[in-house]
Amino acid sequence: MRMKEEVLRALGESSGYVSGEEISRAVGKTRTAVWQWIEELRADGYVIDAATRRGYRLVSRPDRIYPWEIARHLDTEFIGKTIHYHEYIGSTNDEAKQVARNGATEGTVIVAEGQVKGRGRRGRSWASPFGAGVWSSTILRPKISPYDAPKVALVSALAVVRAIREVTELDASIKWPNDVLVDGRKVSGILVEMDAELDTVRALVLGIGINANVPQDAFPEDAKESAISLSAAAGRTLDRARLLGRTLTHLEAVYVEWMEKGFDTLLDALRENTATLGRDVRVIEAEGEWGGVAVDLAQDGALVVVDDQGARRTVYAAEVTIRPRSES
Ligand code: BTX
Repeated sequence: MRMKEEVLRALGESSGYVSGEEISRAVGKTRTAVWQWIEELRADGYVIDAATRRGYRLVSRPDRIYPWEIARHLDTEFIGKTIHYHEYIGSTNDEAKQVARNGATEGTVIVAEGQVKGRGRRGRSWASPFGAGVWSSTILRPKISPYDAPKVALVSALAVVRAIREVTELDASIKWPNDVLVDGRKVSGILVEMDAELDTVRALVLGIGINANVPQDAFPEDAKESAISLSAAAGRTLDRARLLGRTLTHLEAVYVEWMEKGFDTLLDALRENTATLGRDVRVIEAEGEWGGVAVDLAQDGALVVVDDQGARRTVYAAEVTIRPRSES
């Protein structure tokens, strides 16, 4: 992997031809070895032109989220330093749980081009067509109590919002507690799962799905109205490796801020970016459904809702749908 990366870097740094000799000097291997690596890169989908006496030229990169492509956009200390890449997988969260149980270090990321059993919350499924989105899971090992684990979804949603704004300039916002919206429609979903004992978290698996370039007709029937892709909203195809690299970079920044300075320091940013606040909502809980206005985030990230009878209620875990604004 490292050699491939180095050959690619030597090629990518120049927009013109680079001689085999220059590459071989840069990577410290023979020209025959370089030629073999060029062939490997071609098999991965890189278009590399070769001309006698001039050398090689990188013409185009494939639309793949190879670890070394993500790494070009990473600015982190530990998240994404190890990335496991899969073409097809059942669910990156299931794989991450397994990898975490086998002792993977904090910050290990699993990515897949496509998931055949992508999961949402409460047994729902998540459409994850091949090559169209960012389907990833990150292993975290925070020193928190299991009670605090739901905060991870909110903190991650903030990272996704920031990455989307950076990469697309679209106005993304958090739908409490685990989705990200663009134009009022779901562009990203977050699924946090944990491996915990009563009082300690052994590992958290943070699944992030982002609809980067998913065609509208690839969404399931029940999500056709509610889902959207960044490509549809921005009017252009997105570089998925960049989107993921920037998401992981923002993720590490907010996570470190939380761990070092406390959750409180993120509250204002969370409030500013939460689309649910100030809106009429329906809260769907196991005990029943009720309506109200979402007015604030509590100190611990819970949603504060003033119900239709005027009572202030704190919501920790529920489905919360935003009611459409009235036309008047
Ligand atoms: P959720 O339960 O809030 O959302 C699931 C619901 O969203 C579905 O019932 C469907 O109506 C709708 N939906 C399905 N697919 C999509 C889609 N691609 N875009 C928008 N809406 C959709 C949200 O669950 C959490 C999803 C996490 C997904 C990531 S991907 C990487 C990781 N691996 C994995 O298996 N799950 C996570």
